[in-house]
Amino acid sequence: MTLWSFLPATHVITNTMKAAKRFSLSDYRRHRLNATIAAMFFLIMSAASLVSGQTAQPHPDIVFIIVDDLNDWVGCLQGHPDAKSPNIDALASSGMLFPQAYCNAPQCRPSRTSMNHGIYPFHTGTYFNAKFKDEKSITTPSMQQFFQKNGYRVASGGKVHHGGPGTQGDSLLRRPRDPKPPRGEDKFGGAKPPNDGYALDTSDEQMGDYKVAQWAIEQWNQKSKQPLFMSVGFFRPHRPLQVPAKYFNQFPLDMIHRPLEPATNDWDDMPVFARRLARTHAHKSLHDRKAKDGTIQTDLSDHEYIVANNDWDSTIQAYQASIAFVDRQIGRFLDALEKNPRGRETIIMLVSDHGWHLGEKKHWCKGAIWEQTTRIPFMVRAASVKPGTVCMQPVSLIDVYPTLADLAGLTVPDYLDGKSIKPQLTAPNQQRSPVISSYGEGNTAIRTQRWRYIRYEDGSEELYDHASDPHEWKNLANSPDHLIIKRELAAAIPSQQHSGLKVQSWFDQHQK
Ligand SMILES: [Ca+2]
Repeated sequence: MTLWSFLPATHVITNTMKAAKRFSLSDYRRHRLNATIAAMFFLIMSAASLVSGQTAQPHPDIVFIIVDDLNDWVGCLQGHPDAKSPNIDALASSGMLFPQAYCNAPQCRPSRTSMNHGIYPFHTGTYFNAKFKDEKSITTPSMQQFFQKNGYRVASGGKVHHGGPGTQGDSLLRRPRDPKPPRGEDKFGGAKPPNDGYALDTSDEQMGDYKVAQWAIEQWNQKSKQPLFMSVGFFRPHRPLQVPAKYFNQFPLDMIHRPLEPATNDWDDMPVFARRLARTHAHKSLHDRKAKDGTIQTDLSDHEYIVANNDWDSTIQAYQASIAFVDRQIGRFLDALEKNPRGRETIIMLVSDHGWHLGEKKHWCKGAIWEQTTRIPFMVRAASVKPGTVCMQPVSLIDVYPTLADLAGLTVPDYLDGKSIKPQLTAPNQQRSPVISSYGEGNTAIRTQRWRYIRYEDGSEELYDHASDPHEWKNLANSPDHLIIKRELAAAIPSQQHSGLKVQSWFDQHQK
């Protein structure tokens, strides 16, 4: 048991086991059970589509939901034993879940730019939130422009593109404000450690995400002759991890489960480049901290700061509270879709823009290309999908645009890098290519159903076998037994990558 310090000794082993083998198909039985209820809903929705004359209006309504910084800590992905996400789980149960889904880049701007335009970061040089002078501007239509050009009424609200709903749409909702903690108690700051959780003394109705859901419900209920394309972006669990207190109360501090840690130091077999990447979120500056005895501790990594400050559990609590809160808002919107069918087939897709670490690999937040930074929820409900099904093929956010175009019955544009997942919706075992995630020129991760291979800009490597090592603790990149598989995976790394700022230059600047 000492090997798994994830859980307090009092906790049952089954939860440990559940968290440890989260990728096996057999683990999704519980998820399938929920599907029975979902199937009934599905039948009602399908019947409504048929009654309303789908033949005359073949294009379905499309509802695309993106959640900000949501990792796999949702019930259906079993990324954390305490996850509370009943509404996201119910959506997964009503359609097809893709447990091996990943982002194109582990930061907001590159992730969303590549997703909304369907073009990989290594083709444009849009690798980071910070803009690089030599980025290639994209001239092809975004997903929202594409649907508008194809006769859809487009409603885009909240955070869909980086910072907002984008500029294209018949209705656009910019970011509504959130209440803040009392003056002097707000620890939030982009470059500060992510221990900014705060239980707000406020109601859901005052929160930005409540207003995003409210706007989305109103858009949905608005009648239109045209088919509807909605892109709806929710802000939590993005920092600041501040939501109404009732959501914090669902995760008592003395019951928090930290991520599993290996018996030996995970960093021992990691390249220096990877360790430096792990030290701060998005390779920002290291932190100073005033200790209780008045001394100043300097150059602490995010993880060292949070551990020294005794904030690990409270930050986990705040992240989980933020997920429970946003799940509730998503649920309000999903309820509205159910209550008021519009007379067409409704296709719903839900994703996040990238994963998030809470101490795994002694890393926090995003800005790396490991499993926990890149893995995202990804689920689709459509008339063609059998409720409660699971596809274990790797997919990514590059596939969103071509998939939605394809499911809408439109010709998939040839300028898109991704590939529609429509074939998998009826044949989930149909094989797909490996997924590619980028974090700067020359920092690339290849994920197949079994392996993750990473090569960094300095040539250093990591190789993880998910069949035996779902937490990516044992780096096999230097193992002579794995030379052949490593070579195969390396061949999937794009040889031509658009130029970009070297991550090393950030290390040189911020981690002296
Ligand atoms: Ca390791």
